Amino acid sequence: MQLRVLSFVLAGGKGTRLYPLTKERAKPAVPFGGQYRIIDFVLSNLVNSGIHSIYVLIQFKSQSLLQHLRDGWEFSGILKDRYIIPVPAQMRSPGETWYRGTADAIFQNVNLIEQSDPHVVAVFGADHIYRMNIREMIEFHEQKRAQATVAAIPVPKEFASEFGVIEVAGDGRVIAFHEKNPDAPTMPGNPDMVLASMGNYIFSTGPLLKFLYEDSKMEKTSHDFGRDILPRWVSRGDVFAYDFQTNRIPGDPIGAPVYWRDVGNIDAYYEATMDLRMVTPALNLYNRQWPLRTASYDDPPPKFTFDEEGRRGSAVDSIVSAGSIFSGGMVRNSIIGRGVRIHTGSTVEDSIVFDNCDIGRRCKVRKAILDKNVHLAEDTVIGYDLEADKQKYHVTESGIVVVEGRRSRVQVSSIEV
Ligand code: ADQ
Repeated sequence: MQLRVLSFVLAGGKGTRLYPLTKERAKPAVPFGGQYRIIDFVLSNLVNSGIHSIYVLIQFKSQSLLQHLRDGWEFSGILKDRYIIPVPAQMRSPGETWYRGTADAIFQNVNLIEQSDPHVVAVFGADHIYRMNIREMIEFHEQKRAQATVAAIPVPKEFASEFGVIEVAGDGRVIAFHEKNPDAPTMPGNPDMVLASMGNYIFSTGPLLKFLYEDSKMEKTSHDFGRDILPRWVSRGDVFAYDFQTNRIPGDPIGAPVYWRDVGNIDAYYEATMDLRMVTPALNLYNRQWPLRTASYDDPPPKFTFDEEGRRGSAVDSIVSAGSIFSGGMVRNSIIGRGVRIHTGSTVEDSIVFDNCDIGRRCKVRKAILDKNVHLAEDTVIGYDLEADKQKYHVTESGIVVVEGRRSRVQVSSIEV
């Protein structure tokens, strides 16, 4: 059966807990894994699943996100069903506000659903690091004849207050939805875990429109899928939970475990990034049948050279992106972005270095995140004396030092006068 699918990617989150990485950019635009941005994961999942009709709903600090979408993702041309279009808030709600909750973000664009008349609408967050074959979730939705399907994964019960927690019957039908409730019930037979919503939904169009219009007229609502719409829908319609652990990516080894991380704060972001360094990474970026797509630039390959005293520039247990040059500097256990310079006598360990950073001679950097365009003067030391670091940088409780970036220089046209 041919199913028409329209998708919305919710890319408007502020990502407050990722500060200062979200000081100048929305969370979906935060770099990840050297050359990617967080939003690349959901967009790759959609495109690799054959879903090419995508509206990206943007809101706060969207410039960096827009630029990334333009550089890597905007496709247009003769095929009318292939588009990735950023959509700012339409101010269609009464009171002409920005998007209030996630449901309001869709409601303000309800015309896009009505004019394309899809069978199902996929609403996906843009905040997570994961690979998912969305086609399988849609197949599940159809098999169950569901009106709404919520992707779900077990998480330790301490995190119940950060997620929507789902209670299901044996056949996967959702019987209750508890949004961010620390006392939400644990999974049957597993008192340590709750079944969390991943914030990814498949909706049948008719019932979705009915619930959206109804919600738009209500007074006591925060216009949010997790808080308002799903709890109501569960008691009046057919809502199912899709078990993400059954999801299979074409080309992955049989039995490969699924991977999903909510990089809600700097520590979680750091750990998910570091997962990439492992010999057999839990997050497999090397499956050619499921490429992680991103913007491509004309950077030359990375280069490693000896310095004048014969010390070699090197990197081990690390990922190094294009355009970087290591001249006599040593990098270990780190993820290096594009166009980074590591000068002679420097060491960088257990760190994440964003694009265009320049690490001067004899610097020592440990367990740090250097945001874009950071230039470290010669002999700078970071990550060895956290009390000293706290005077200048942002330091997390677990001791990760985050150095704020500098704005990129923007080229403007020059004219002869
Ligand atoms: P939260 O993580 O709190 O809970 P929320 O802040 O609602 O998620 O953001 C969901 C997605 O929408 C994110 O991708 C965010 O960037 C985006 N977003 C938020 N507000 C937006 C707006 N007004 N306009 C456009 N985009 C917006 C949700 C669910 C939980 C679930 C978790 C999983 O409510 O039930 O468990 O996601 O992380």
